[in-house]
Amino acid sequence: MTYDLAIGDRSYSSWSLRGWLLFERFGIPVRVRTGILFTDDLRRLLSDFAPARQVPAIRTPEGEVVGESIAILETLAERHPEAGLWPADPAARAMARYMVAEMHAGFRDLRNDCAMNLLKSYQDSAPRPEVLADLARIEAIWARARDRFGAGGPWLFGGYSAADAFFAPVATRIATYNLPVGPAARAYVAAHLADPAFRRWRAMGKAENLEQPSYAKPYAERPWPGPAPKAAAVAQGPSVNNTCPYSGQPATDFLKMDGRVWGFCNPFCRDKTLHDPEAWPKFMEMVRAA
Ligand SMILES: N[C@@H](CCC(=O)N[C@@H](CS)C(=O)NCC(=O)O)C(=O)O
Repeated sequence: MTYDLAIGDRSYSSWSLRGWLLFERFGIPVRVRTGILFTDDLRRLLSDFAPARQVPAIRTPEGEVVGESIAILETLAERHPEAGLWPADPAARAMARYMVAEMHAGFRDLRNDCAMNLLKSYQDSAPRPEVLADLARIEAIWARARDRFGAGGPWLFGGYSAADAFFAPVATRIATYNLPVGPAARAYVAAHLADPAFRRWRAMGKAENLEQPSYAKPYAERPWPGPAPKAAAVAQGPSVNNTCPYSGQPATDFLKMDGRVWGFCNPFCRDKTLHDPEAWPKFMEMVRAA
C-alpha cells in the first residue's frame, strides 16, 4: 500500500509541482496519476479523489483523501516525522510555516500575470508594479530566512524543506519571465533550476508533450535559463541494455547519447530521459556501469 497523488500537466500545474516535490524530495513512495488541466480527463481523475476539486490531491494508504497543498504537507509531515519536511529548529520551523502559509494565500499578482510555464523562457515580460511589489516581498522573506537559517546550504533554511517546495514554482516564474531580482534571490532561483528533482519534473513535462494555448504570452523568447540538458536523440535499437533502467521490463523504445543506444520499456520512460538524461540516477548508473 502506498500513497496516490493526483496531479495536472507538469509543465503548467504549479500546485501539483509543490505536492509532488513533497514526496520526491523527502523519499516518500507515491503512485502518481495525471490528468490534463481544463479537460474531462482531469475531472475523471478527480472523480477518483472525491471530494477533492483540484490538483494536487492525495489518497493515504488507508484511503483518506486530502486536497489543498498545505493540508497535504501537514499530513505528510505528521505521518513521516523522520523525513524532515519542516526544519528541525523550532524558530526555523515557525518561520517556514509562516512562509508556506503566506505563499499558499498570497502573491496573487505574480501568480496571475506570470503563470508557471516550464516550456518557455522569455526575454522580458514587462512586469506591472503590482508584480514588482510581490517580488519585493518575496525577496525580503527569502533573505530573512537565508540570513537567519540558510548557512548550511543553498535553500531557505540551509537544507531543503517544505518551504522550498512551496517556493519552487515562484523560482521558475522569476527565471522564465526573467523578472528583476537581486543576486541573492537569483542564486536561490538557480538552486531550484539545478535541483535534480525539479529537473526530472520538467523533463517529464516535456515528455508529456502537452501545450495549453491559454498560457501563451506575446513576449520574445530566450533559451532555458537553467542547466542545459545533455544532448540525446530518439534512436532505433538494438541497445546496450536489454531491459529498462526504471522498470526492468524489455527495452522497446530507444535513445542515443554520446554515440551509444539505450532502451526503455515505453515512450514516456524514453522521452523523460531524452529531455534531461543526467537528472535520472538509475539511467546514469546504468550508463556508468556499462
Ligand atoms: N489552493 C489549492 C490550489 C490548487 C489549484 O489551483 N490547482 C489547479 C492546478 S495548478 C487546478 O486544479 N486547476 C483545475 C481546476 O481548478 O479545475 C492548493 O493549494 O492545492
